[in-house]
Amino acid sequence: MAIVEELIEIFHNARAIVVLTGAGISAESGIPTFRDAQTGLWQRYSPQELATPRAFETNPGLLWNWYAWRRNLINKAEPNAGHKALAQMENLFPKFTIITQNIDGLHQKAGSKNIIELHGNIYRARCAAENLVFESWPDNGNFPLTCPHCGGLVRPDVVWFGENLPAGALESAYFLSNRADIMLSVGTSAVVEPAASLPLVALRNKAVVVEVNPEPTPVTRYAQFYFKETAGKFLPELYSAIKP
Ligand code: BJW
Repeated sequence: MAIVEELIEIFHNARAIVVLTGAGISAESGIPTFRDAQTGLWQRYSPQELATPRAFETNPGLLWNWYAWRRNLINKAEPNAGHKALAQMENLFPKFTIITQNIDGLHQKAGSKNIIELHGNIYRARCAAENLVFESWPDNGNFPLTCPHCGGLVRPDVVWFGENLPAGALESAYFLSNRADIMLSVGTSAVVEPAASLPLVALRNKAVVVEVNPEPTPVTRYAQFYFKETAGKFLPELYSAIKP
């Protein structure tokens, strides 16, 4: 679908934009999505099984190794044209917020400022017993990590299935989705709740929902605009079309 005049006009009249991002936006930076098959050492495991408190309880060393492997990939990754276009778009609107399900920090690295992280961040860990947060730790392959304060297990500071999202982040995400003029859903399969419902929350409050994804998702049927494209191709085109 071409970027039609109607959509450009909607962006020109909008004041509050919310962008919901998922793993697809980082795919063109070389980071596998969740529903992609895993490669190498990890091809025997499904991310849906690994990203659970049960997997951590059963085998914390395995989980730490998985996160160390992913952190290594993420360390080497650079923001792609999609992340960069969103960082540029932030300057065009009075209110522009990225609500991301990603833990990779690539929006920050691209220069975006207003970011809500719903599922945590791979560069933080916390004591599973006392919630003491760590922003660095010895990355010497001796996993699992233990808390220097209480000796309990330390875990990645991310949100696994069955766990609550950080309350403040979720509250802000609902608040902003309720007030958005445009909700742009990018690179998410939109199956993991509660993030998956945010475009619907925005729609119910009269936002225009725009989706960018090479594959249709549950959002597609109610999005007013659906672009069956990659984020790295589409978002720079969108920025060029709407910039003054
Ligand atoms: C491209 C592209 C390109 C490719 N350009 N696009 C209500 C109903 C039913 C179930 C539930 C419910 N409420 C809660 C639940 C349970 C559960 C849930 O939703 N389950 C569903 C699977 C059914 N939710 C939870 O447990 C959440 N907690 C919660 O709600 O607490 C309260 C509660 C608990 C229990 C019961 C009831 C209430 C927590 C969810 C935590 C998710 N955590 C993970 C791991 C984070 C840490 C880590 O990274 O390791 O988050 S799982 C994983 O899924 C990760 C992602 O952020 C998340 C979403 O995935 P995402 O980002 O959409 O990626 P993909 O791979 O799915 O999709 C990629 C997309 O990109 C695809 O569509 C591609 O086509 C596209 N793409 N290349 C653009 N270049």
